[in-house]
Amino acid sequence: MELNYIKGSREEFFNFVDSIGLYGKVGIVSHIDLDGLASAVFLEEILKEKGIKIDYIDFTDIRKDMVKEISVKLKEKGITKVFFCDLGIDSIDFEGFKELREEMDVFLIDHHPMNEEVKNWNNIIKTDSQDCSAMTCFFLGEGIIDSEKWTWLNCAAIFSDFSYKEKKNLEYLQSVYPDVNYENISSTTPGINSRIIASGLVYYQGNEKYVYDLVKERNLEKLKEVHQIIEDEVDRLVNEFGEKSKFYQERKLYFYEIDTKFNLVSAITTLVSKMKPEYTFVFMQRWKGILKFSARNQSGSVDVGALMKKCVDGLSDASGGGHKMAGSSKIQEKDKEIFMKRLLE
Ligand SMILES: [Mn+2]
Repeated sequence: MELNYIKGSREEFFNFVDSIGLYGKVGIVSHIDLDGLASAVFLEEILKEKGIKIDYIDFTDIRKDMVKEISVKLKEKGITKVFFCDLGIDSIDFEGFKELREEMDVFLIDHHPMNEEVKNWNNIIKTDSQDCSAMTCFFLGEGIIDSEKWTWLNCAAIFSDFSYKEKKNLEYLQSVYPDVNYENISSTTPGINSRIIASGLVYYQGNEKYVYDLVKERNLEKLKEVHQIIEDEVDRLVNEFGEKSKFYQERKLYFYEIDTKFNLVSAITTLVSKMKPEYTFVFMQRWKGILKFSARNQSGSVDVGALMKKCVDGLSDASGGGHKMAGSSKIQEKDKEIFMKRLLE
């Protein structure tokens, strides 16, 4: 498939891969969601076919100092070449990214909004927000990755990142699963596979490598067991939305604080927001001493990535941003009032 590269190219990617050589020590750092996990699977497949061994693999949440934190581990392991996937590190941790690029060879594959401050765009692939990173990695590996073995995972990732909202991507899904359409997609094979893996990532949070290994073995049976537990919790939280949410008429905005021991704010926001595409949904969860927010506007009438960025501007130990239709942020409890005031302005 033709991908729309905003920055970088297939050629640049393979030049980087070919530069690894015999003595390069290679790391992959990817996002903890399904898109990130699938990106890492495809990248590893490409490198394996090229005879390159992966020395380090890690998954991270999007947070302010993510590159700074991971670079410590990368240096400890003696990594000399590292791939980052599905992580907008150029925007979220500009300083950490810049420093790391001075110390080792970094290649970034991403589809989050670009940071215009970046001057050196070498070894960076940026695609449209609509084209998830897994898709990019999969099609970079066209002719290299065994498509019979991995197309299902690419399709699941396209579902999980809303990439099917782009006509060409929906058509691609339909070329694999002819019965899929815009309305029934969550209950079709790519939708179900995506939800099973997403449940696994929620249940085993902090141990994403375990889920990654199961997916690499294409063993979803183990994940189906925890999927039921997560689905029940999701049902409960979705059912409580009506009663526990607050609606702000003039902003066409729903606010809902969810209370659960699983990290589910993103999943619940996605599910509920599909019911009313024209509205904005900002959901909150207390998680490990901080406040996590997820924002959706399925019609794109409000840019919720920009909204999250605006709400956290200048707050200490806070981060926020994302795509037009899906964004997130994290703040300290003490800043809740400021955050809410900005949100409703
Ligand atoms: Mn993504």
